[in-house]
Amino acid sequence: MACKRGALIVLEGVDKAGKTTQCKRLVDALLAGGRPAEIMRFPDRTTTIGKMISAYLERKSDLEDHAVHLLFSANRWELVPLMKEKLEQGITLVVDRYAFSGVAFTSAKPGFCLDWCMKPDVGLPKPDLVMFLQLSPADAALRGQFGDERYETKVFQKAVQQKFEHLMMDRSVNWQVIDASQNIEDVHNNITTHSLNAINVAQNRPLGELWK
Ligand code: FDM
Repeated sequence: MACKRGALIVLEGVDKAGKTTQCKRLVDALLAGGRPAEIMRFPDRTTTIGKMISAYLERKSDLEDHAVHLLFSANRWELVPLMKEKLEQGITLVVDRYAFSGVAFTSAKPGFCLDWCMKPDVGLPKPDLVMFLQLSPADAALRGQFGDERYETKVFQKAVQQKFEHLMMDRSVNWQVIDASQNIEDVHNNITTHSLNAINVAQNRPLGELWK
């Protein structure tokens, strides 16, 4: 019998919500429980496209807003063959940001609509579970200053949060909102429970296509 596929699990959320920490904790917990799992993050800054994105985020280069949106999407598409290969091998992928960040961040800029922003990512591998780490701006502020990269301002992050809320109304995606104001351990346990469920369900179902 062919091996059961891994699940595609995405963590999204505004800055300071703890996505990166929780992705690592989740992969460690899955591995400790004997479930193959790997971490991925978008943007993946290691590829040629990723390096262009990284320079843009670090303000070392300027790119037109539509063009950079398409680069973020291309950065996901270039990794799709690898993602599919790993999922087919039974490896669960825990992904730090995905197309939802892509849409939320660009559509928070003036002159962009959600619909245009979603188009380039239509058909990407569909996550079996997307967890949104919810954190109020006040709680985020308590976790320290924003960094110096592009988008790391209070005003912009608030606009991004509103766009995420819009995206979360889409019932075709398995969204789970996680209260990220709890302590790291409680957030981790909550995330692990949802993930184990998703892994069980995913193994008997084909991988879907996002927004199709
Ligand atoms: N970002 C991330 C986008 O604008 N579009 C995307 O498609 C993705 C995946 O890039 F500000 C933004 C979100 C964030 C930045 O930061 C990446 P991290 O710290 O590497 O997650």
